[in-house]
Amino acid sequence: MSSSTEVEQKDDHFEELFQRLQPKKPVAGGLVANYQGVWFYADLLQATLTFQKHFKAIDSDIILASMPKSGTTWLKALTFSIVNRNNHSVDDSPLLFSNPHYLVPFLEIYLYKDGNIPDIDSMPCPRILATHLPYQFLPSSILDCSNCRIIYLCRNPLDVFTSLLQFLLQNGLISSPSMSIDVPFEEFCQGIHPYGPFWDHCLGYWDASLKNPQKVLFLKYEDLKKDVNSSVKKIADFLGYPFSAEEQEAGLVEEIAMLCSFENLKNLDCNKEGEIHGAFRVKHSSFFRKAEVGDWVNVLTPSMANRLEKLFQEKLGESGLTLEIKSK
Ligand code: PAP
Repeated sequence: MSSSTEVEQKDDHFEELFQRLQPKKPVAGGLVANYQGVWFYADLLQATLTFQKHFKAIDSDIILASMPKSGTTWLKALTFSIVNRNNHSVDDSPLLFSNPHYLVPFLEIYLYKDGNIPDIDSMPCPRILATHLPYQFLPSSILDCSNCRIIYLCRNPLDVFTSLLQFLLQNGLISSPSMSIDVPFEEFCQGIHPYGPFWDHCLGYWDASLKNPQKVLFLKYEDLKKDVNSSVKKIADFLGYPFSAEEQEAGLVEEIAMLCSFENLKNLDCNKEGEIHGAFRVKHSSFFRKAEVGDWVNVLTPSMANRLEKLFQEKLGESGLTLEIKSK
């Protein structure tokens, strides 16, 4: 991650602003408040405001966006490997020694945390950066910078909720494994969870990808699971790093997909051990759990699943966005 050059103090105005938003305490994590239609923890909102004020995009920037627990870690590993394939062979990849979240840092969770104004100009280009922020929260310099690219990864909400719940439990961020999931489930359905509501998040990027497909690539976790090699080529083409015929014949697409596979990354020491300090302290291992489509069947009751599926379909309306809910 880049070194920071300045720190912006959390001022009284921010505390006042947060209190005026009348924060609620959801079961999952700390206090969240609704700011311009989106739910934030105080620290993440402060970091978001600093990021919006100070970040200057450049044409070569690559922004990876997602709702938490949509497969961000996977997208980071794949994009990093595709873009840097001339700098590191697969056998020598930094991914073998470093959790993907250090190689592709989150803007509002790590880089602009606690009022930091990072020296991102010193980062090597192309800068690959990540965010969980909704599309409308991205600074105008990203939206207006014509060649900077955004890749959004979406996952079905039943698995996102399931993955989020297990992640919070694994990291001790919710109290007891035997606790009823009714309350967090209800909050998720109401959109009260960090960066929620879920549907507004997906639809913001979905609409942007339809309006400007050169700038925003919309991917689905379930599609990556079905055919990761095609997704690797799609990402490479979109970013302007297409695989040559020689690279394809040499099997480089498959090698990158293997390097970034769940089974490979999960078993590396750098992902089995250690913690990362973002909004919370979280175990590296907690980013690699099951990686299945349809694992929600082990957590949600059939009526919860029906309700969330219906709600999601209702919210998506005529948008044309569909997501696969069960593994086929
Ligand atoms: P984040 O938003 O906190 O960064 P994120 O990486 O988006 O988390 O989501 C983690 C999910 O992606 C986990 O899903 P699960 O809980 O249903 O198992 C995790 O297992 C899955 N995941 C992580 N790495 C990979 C990978 N290489 N391939 C497929 N899925 C992965």
